[in-house]
Amino acid sequence: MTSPPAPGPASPPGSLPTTSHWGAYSVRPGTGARGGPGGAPHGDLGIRPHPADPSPSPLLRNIDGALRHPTRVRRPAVRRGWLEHGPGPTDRRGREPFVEIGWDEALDLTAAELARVRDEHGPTAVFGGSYGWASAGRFHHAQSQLHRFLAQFGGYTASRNSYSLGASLVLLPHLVGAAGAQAVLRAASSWPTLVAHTELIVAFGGIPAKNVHVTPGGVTRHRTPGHLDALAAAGTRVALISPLRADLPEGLDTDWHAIVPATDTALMLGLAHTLLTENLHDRAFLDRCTTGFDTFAHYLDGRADGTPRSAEWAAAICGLDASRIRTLARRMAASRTLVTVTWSLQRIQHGEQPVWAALALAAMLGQIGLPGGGFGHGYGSMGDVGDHGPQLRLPYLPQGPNPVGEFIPCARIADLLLHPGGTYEYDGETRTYPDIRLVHWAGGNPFHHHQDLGRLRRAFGRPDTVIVHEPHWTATARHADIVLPATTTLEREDLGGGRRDTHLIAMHRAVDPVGEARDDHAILAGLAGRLGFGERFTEGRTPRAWLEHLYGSWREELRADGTDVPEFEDFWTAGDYELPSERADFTLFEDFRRDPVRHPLDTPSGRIEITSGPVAALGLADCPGHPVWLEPDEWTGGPAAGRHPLLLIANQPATRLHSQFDVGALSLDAKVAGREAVQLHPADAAARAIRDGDVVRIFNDRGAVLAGAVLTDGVRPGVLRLPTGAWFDPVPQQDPREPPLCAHGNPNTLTADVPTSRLTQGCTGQHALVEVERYTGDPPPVTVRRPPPLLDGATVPRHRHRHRPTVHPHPDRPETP
Ligand SMILES: Nc1nc2c(c(=O)[nH]1)N[C@H]1C(S)=C(S)[C@@H](COP(=O)(O)OP(=O)(O)OC[C@H]3O[C@@H](n4cnc5c(=O)[nH]c(N)nc54)[C@H](O)[C@@H]3O)O[C@H]1N2
Ligand SMILES: Nc1nc2c(c(=O)[nH]1)N[C@H]1C(S)=C(S)[C@@H](COP(=O)(O)OP(=O)(O)OC[C@H]3O[C@@H](n4cnc5c(=O)[nH]c(N)nc54)[C@H](O)[C@@H]3O)O[C@H]1N2
Ligand SMILES: [Mo]
Repeated sequence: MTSPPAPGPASPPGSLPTTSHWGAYSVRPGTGARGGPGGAPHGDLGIRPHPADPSPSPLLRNIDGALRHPTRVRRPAVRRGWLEHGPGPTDRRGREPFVEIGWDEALDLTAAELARVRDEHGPTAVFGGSYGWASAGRFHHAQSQLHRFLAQFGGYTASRNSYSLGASLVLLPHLVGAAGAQAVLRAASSWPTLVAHTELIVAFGGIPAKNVHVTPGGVTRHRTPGHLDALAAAGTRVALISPLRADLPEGLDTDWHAIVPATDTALMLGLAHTLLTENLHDRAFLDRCTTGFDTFAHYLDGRADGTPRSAEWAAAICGLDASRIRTLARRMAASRTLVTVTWSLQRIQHGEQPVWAALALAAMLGQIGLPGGGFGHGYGSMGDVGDHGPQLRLPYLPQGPNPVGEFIPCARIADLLLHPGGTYEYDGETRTYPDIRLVHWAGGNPFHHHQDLGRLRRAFGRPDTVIVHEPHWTATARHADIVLPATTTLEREDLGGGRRDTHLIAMHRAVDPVGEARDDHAILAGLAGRLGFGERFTEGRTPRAWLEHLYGSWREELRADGTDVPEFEDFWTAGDYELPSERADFTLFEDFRRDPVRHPLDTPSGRIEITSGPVAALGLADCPGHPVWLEPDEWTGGPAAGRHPLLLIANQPATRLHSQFDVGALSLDAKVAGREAVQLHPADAAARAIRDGDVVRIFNDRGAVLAGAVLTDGVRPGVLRLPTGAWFDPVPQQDPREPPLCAHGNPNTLTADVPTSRLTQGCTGQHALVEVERYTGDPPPVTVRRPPPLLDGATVPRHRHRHRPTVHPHPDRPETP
């Protein structure tokens, strides 16, 4: 057995270790009480990054002020109309006060309603997809807890894939096989290999440094910033293809190609056309390792339909110079070149095309499977893409099988609720939406992540009941019937670590639960007890006993492989355990390239499918059998031709993770005029008499938002950048069908709820067509940084809920915290 690494000082004396999606850190145990309204810039938690972290995340600044912010949900709360009139479809969700009640009554009501829906409509009528990131921690992972609970309850309609990678997760297996897709998503080459070998990176969407602080589950050593420095030191050249200059850190040898958003596929086709017509493509590689190149080539050179996709053709669409396109193509052929595409590029309508076209382009260069060359997807999208750290299975909570087989692709949530019995296509199947009567969400914020929030509000009006577990009064909590206050990581114990983390972190409990908040596990144990399966859900373990159990079985597995992991007690006292580092290399495409017959891909041809027979056979106009340029449906001959001539980019925020801790100090400091900041080009601002710092109204037919203007020539003219994550704050309206006005600047008020394509049904939130104007007059205030109106439970009459489900007589209730 290899000997265990010495336990490191995970936290300074007097402080306790924990971790987050944006890094491990330590806190001084205490109350964290000084983080008051508005988020104190320096709270009293004494937050310090893990000593092994070379590049801690600025997002750590959000924690202090948010922990005890007034928007924490302090007691269970029920929408007044639901309490008075009982369950049923309504347009009152998100528009009524809440009534605070005790835990016993809240759990009784919730369990009875779950049982009613299951008994009257079957478990399929319960939507438990519960998409979302929640918090770090392997045991208290909210979605895992909820799925385990609902599986034992009788099942639930689930959701599949992610908002992150909706198109790619379905498309890539068709092109490179299932294992190939995994290899692509892990990385073409590790960062050190790029530093050593790559001469030119053609970065579609850039390598946005703001994103690499985040890795789901945690990251103890942020190494990507160091890798980016190393690329700069090595003199690696980068062609930044993005409407935003900030998508590549300063210091790298950069050519900025400020492309018209959503036109990357046209540029890729133009580059491919140059390679083809100048005979710079690698015919031998294409013959050996790909299938369907000739069909694609006929589309490129115009033999297919009379339109050559030349550099001039591409230039007219993507707003770049034809001669620069040709020069770039020649440089790509003459260098060790990585073609990489951020995940954002597939988060738009027809998002399959830039991924497929980039793969085809890389195949034409013939460098797939060579160190530092080929096709990358997601460098700069997530902290662990390109990481060469250990890849060990981490401890996890078993969820058990879901007895209901029904699911939706996750971004079809509003369609699901609005169109029971409606049909849709997905990966070659025609599927039917079930009739959902109850929505149960824990650990996600659909009023953050979904598109067209006015439509989502209508969709949330359809079910009988919406149950949400939340630490904060997010817009989703405000659109629920029953809100159950959940703890955050600092209020409970857990085991933490990300997919390619270097450490497993002992997440100690540092503060008491805020208000009456309970762990999701305790909430669900309380419900399970009332529904007669409490013992099965908890297996008789306390949370600490679960941690010991999960750690123990994980330790046994590692020991069986020859790694001597410390005992739980020693790990817990040390505060972390440094995982044995095995340098995993990315060999799937290397092996394939060396011998595609002995190491075929798991595709019909065994090779890379530049044209896919199965995809072509589906006959989908929005995703044909090879990469094509397709204009977004909303465009009428380019983005600027219609009534909403500006293209809004709704990308990930630099100042928080999604909507999490929007009331934290870093997030609040970046607001302008108290609202989310929108970046726009000085020329677009001048044409509309907008000055820096003005409140502006950004609008289209779906809705409007108020934001604070920031003028910068770091965005392409015609482009606005409004990141996601400002808590949705709809101004009250007479008519609930009117398009919403968000006073705070949530871009999903403006985005369209359309799928990537009928093949993949992914999220398309990254772009929206809009117009902007200076807001004159008194702007409505931001109200979402206060809790909603809360009434005292003693003053509100209760509806007599008539359903009497069969529940066991002595529920095993959890202890009141
Ligand atoms: N317009 C547009 N929209 C997008 C995107 C885009 O590019 N543009 N990107 C999309 C992407 S990639 C993603 S991944 C999604 C992200 O969407 P989400 O993952 O839904 O966003 P989060 O804000 O992380 O939501 C997590 C919620 O869980 C809560 N939470 C935290 N810890 C706990 C806990 O222990 N228990 C419970 N019960 N709750 C907890 C938090 O308070 C928060 O409200 O957004 C998508 N939406
Ligand atoms: N700080 C922070 N980091 C995060 C997250 C967060 O919320 N905050 N979220 C995490 C999650 S869940 C995910 S899935 C990843 C997402 O990773 P991505 O989806 O890659 O991230 P985004 O920031 O949405 O987009 C990256 C860049 O693409 C550029 N872009 C947008 N549209 C176009 C286009 O049409 N053409 C070109 N060439 N470029 C375009 C934008 O300028 C944008 O900055 O980020 C992760 N990292
Ligand atoms: Mo994501």
